[in-house]
Amino acid sequence: EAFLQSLKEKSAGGELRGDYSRADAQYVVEQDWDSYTEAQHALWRRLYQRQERLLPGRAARVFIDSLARLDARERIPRFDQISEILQRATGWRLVAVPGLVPDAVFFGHLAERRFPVTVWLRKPEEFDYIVEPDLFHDFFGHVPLLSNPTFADHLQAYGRGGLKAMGLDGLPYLARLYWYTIEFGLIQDSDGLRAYGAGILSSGGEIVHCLSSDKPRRIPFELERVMRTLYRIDDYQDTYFVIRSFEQLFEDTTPDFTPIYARLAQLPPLPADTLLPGETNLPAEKSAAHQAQDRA
Ligand code: HBI
Ligand code: FE
Repeated sequence: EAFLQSLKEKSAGGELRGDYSRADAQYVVEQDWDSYTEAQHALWRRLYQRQERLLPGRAARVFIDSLARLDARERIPRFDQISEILQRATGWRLVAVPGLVPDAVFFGHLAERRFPVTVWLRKPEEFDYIVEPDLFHDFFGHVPLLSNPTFADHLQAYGRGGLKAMGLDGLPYLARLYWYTIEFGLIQDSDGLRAYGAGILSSGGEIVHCLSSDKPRRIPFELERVMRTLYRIDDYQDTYFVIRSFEQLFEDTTPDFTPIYARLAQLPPLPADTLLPGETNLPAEKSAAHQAQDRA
């Protein structure tokens, strides 16, 4: 309650982007779709269509197919309409939030198949980079995969795990798991190396960098290794973790994390650019089409 009050004061003082004055205990607000201006719809279209052009051959196919079904290309989507589509596919709904909400609230929403989507859109000058998640990051990056049953099951399990982690001092480990999968995860499937993380898929630069640059490490996903690894929030990732399928992600994160937290608490965290002896560093994906497009 005190946290909400402090946020309301900060938002009243203009320190925060979101209007927390109207948020309820779950930090849910109205989307107020009519308040978006034509300029904002035009910015949305520019962001969407720039990103859409970069997806073929880089984003996981299931992401591309799911995004198309949401029909959100021409105007900022209405959350209640999108919720109807998701509800039928996987039982997920969107909730409008003023911005980042406390971990406990965030996990609480995921645990009940509600995905928090920020209501405000970045400014034109923030076209290429924005520090905190905005409507475009949350919607374009996170929402499409909510219609994939296995991914949807994983995200709900993640939310439930988060609520349990609160009492076990497990939050830092879960935040790293979230960061290296939901936000910046790669998948190696029959199509090749592809991106499925929202932070990558909503970024103009990182979607190219994460697959074709020789700088970052690309390490096969292993739960405890991911939970040990620090991450950076202000630059491209030094390391990406690669799953073989969403089924693997779901299965690998099903065990009870309690003993894992106990083990990890005894180990030092690993710097983001670590490659341990014997670890596989998967090769970059330098398909000709990409190189041609990158040069274009
Ligand atoms: N709040 N609205 C919002 N969106 C997020 O992605 C989010 C959050 N609060 C906390 C959070 N993510 C991270 O700490 C997760 O690791 C829990
Ligand atoms: Fe995100």
